[in-house]
Amino acid sequence: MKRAVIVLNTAVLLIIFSFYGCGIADQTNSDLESASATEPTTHIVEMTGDYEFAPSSLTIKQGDSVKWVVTGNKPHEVASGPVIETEDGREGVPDGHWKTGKMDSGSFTYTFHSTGTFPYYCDSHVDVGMIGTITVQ
Ligand SMILES: [Cu+2]
Repeated sequence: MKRAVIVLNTAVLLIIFSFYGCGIADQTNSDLESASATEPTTHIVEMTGDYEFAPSSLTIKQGDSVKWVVTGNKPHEVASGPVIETEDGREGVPDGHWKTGKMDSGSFTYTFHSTGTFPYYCDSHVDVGMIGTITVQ
């Protein structure tokens, strides 16, 4: 009789644990699903051999990142700020959000934590129109 009770208790415990396990698994799955819906993404902007940012204008969500990648055989920079017309031509005015050195290859990534419109330019090629805009919503 005593042995039968122990066996029964063990069986009950096993059942409880198996349900508990299922509960944990379900919760983990739903957490992953809700996380992926709002997960920040990284957008690619190519810096081409034709002195262009491609795409030159891009709309992203707050918390997303932009990764500028040198795809051509020309070196480029990426600096945030507006571009103004002067007597000597176009000129970028750095606003301090980000500014790279000259990149022969590779990439630069910046994460946008606040909303707004962020103009940027390549310092070496701003005169030939290497200008872009990131809009963060
Ligand atoms: Cu450039």
